[in-house]
Amino acid sequence: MIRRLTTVLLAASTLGLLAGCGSENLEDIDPEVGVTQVSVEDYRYGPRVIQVPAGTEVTWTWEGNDRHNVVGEGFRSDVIRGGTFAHTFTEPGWYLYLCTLHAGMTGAVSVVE
Ligand SMILES: [Cu+2]
Repeated sequence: MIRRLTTVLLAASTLGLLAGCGSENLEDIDPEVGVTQVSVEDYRYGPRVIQVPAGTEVTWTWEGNDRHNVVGEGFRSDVIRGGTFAHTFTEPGWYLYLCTLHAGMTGAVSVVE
């Protein structure tokens, strides 16, 4: 219970910082439409911003040498060095996410009807 609460608070605070960063708004970046595969590289996600229909499963594939994770509202991967992580987005909206190990390593999924 405590661990879960801590996780939620951490995600909320990191995403709050992300949303509050005035110099960089991921929602202003043109998304790659229909892309469901995102690479996790050293130290970026590619493509960084994608747009998918509701109900789509998005898969992140680790391709770098360092350890990374994918943490957003309602989804959180382990910190890993290789492998994949998948999440199905059922509700329309913007889902910002980040790697908790590396500042500035951020991405977003725009889910549309
Ligand atoms: Cu990272």
